[in-house]
Amino acid sequence: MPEKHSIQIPGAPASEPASVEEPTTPREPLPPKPDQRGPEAVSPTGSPTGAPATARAQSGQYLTTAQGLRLQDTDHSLKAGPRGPILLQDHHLREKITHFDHERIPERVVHARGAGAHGVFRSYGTAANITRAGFLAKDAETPVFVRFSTVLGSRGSADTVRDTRGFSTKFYTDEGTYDLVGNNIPVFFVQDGIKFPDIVHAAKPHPDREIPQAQSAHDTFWDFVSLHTEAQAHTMWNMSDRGIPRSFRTMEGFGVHTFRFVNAEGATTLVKFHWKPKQGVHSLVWEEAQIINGMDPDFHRRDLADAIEAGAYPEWELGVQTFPDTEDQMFEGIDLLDPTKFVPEELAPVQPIGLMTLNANPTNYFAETEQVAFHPGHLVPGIDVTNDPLLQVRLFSYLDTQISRLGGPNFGQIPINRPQAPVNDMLRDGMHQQAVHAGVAPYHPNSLDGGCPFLAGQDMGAFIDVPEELAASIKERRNPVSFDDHYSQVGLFFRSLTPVEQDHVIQAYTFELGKCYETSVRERQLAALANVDARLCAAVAKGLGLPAPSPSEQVQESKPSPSLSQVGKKWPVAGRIVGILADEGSDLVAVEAARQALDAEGIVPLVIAPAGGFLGSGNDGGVPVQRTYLTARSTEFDAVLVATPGTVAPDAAPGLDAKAAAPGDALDPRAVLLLTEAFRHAKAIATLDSNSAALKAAGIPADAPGIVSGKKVEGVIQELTGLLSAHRVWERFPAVSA
Ligand code: HDD
Repeated sequence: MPEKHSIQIPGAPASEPASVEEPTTPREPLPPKPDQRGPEAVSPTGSPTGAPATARAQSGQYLTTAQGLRLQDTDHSLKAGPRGPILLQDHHLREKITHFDHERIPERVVHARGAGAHGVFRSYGTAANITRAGFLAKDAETPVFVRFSTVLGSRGSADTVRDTRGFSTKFYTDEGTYDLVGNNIPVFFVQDGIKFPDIVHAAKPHPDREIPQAQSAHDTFWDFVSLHTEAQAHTMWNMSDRGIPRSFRTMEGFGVHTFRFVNAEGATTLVKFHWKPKQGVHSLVWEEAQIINGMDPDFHRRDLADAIEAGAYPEWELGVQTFPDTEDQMFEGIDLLDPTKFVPEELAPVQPIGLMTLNANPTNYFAETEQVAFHPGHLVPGIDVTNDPLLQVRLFSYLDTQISRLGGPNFGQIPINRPQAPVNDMLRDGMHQQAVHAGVAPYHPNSLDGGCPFLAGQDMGAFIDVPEELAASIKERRNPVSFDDHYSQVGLFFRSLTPVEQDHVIQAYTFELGKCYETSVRERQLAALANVDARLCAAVAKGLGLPAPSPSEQVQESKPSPSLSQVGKKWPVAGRIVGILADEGSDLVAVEAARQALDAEGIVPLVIAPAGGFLGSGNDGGVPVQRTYLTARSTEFDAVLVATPGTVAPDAAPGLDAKAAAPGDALDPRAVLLLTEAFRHAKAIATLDSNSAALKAAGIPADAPGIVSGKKVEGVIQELTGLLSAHRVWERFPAVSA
């Protein structure tokens, strides 16, 4: 027993001396989880102290301070007696609280909300004749880390807002790290990086009330884009279904700018990068997106992590459009240096050059997804930049932002940012330096360190800037004249979509402008739309109750590019989710057969029942229930199989007086909501009962498009799978009366 201490207050009645509590009894430590591992090497140049690779975090079984001192108590601060003040001496308390106080780093000024994953890139070698990049050689395999993001929202904002998505890939190549920092939209808001702060200030919440969060549906955004009309191209893509992807897994990615490939002979080719998802390009519908924002703000993040954990690894093919590196850098009348323009795939097909598979979730969100630092200037030999004025400014901005976001110039030493190629730089010291550099001569040339490190030549893998002849020109603040066309490709995009997709665009503009308070802003955006497409402008104007203005510029009719549409193609169904509505009255043998048939297709079946647990024989033998009426919402499912006979026992739905809410034999109202939403969002619905009471209760006509029914499970699942491969039952969407 430790000795008892007491302090007698003068004049106070003598009392039993207060006892100092026993220190917390150390508990037997739990063994570390198998995936609990520390970061690897301490320094990019190896650990000079010879400490083991896991020396920095989570090694050993005991709780320690940051200095490795084992702790006996982390539950009580050190006090002058149990009721006394806390002592400044408590070094453990101060270390713990100080660290906690600084646990958050500034969030990214844009793309603050993101989700990451590890993977591997396997090169086909098809680009080896036009680039000497080692990771694009035949059969080269390169580890990658990808971060997907929204642009506008804060770190805690919802996933399914209408916004552009970031698609950044870090290739840890043998020749240094290469970053492809792209978006899911191939054009950008502005042509010159000097305008980036303007568009971001306009799109972020209003400075007075700090609303709205993660939305472009507000006055300052539409004020700016209607005044600065080069932004019309990007906003059109945002208003299309591309602005609300179904999943990160079903997004295309684009490098946006034109880059320059350089081959072993020094010959150059201009290229645009494309990521093509093997899963297809799919989107949500707007109502779904809005419901999900409330029901599951982490929808995209969860979807990515779940898919990877389930082994349904998302895959993208990397492809390039190639263009001759001509003096004018134009292709079919399109200025390749203008980042608000894209090149239709019908004019320059995307040629596949490799496959990326995301196969591991991050171990720690902060250490990896948050601290990862991308930079379009992280290049490798064989890939160089062009004079696109947006890209040129990015080359400055990303390095600069990481310095304040990650607390100094040594962010490259953070494990997720560490190159997997040997590093021997002459950068020294600075905040958060983790390497112990040896030598006395971090300068070049030197003799005192034997001239080390040496300079490499091209034959030793050095990066050589492409020598580019610059036309004698005047120093001025001006864009080329070819950047002046702000409308023709916007109309081209709209007219390339199918009618149902065009309706979505009309609805999106009408929604967004309908949220603006200022009529002058709406009118100005309508004036911009008049230059894009008369029908689009008239439909949006009608929805807003405003007159449709006449165009101020001649509307350019250009050949549509069908490849821009997401409708009409068939895609693999693996990884899609089918909800099975079932209860104790269901034919559970059929339900089990359906589960197995879906599983065989790689589809994830989730049984939705009035209550959790199992349907059928007790707790271990029945059909497992994954969602209940309380936890399920239609938005989680790509299709629904109705296996309930259409009634629900009144006591089977906890939290709801089902009898009161659904008088008679009607289906539980939450199941009705699920079915009506699935129907309205044009999802395939199947039933094992051609006279389904459940469908009737939901008011769904059995002969509507995309309703499958039959007695044979196999046939029903086959038909359902066929519908699923088209993503939605497109013909079910009602045309918007414009
Ligand atoms: Fe940017 C982040 C994509 C133009 C300045 N950008 C950022 C991210 C993506 C993009 C995906 C998130 C990276 C991550 O996950 O960590 N940005 C783009 C694309 C652009 C673009 C595709 C045009 C084609 N960006 C752009 C310009 C500027 C910036 C013109 C500045 C002039 N971007 C930044 C930034 C960010 C950033 C402020 C914020 C956090 C970060 O860099 O690391 O530097």
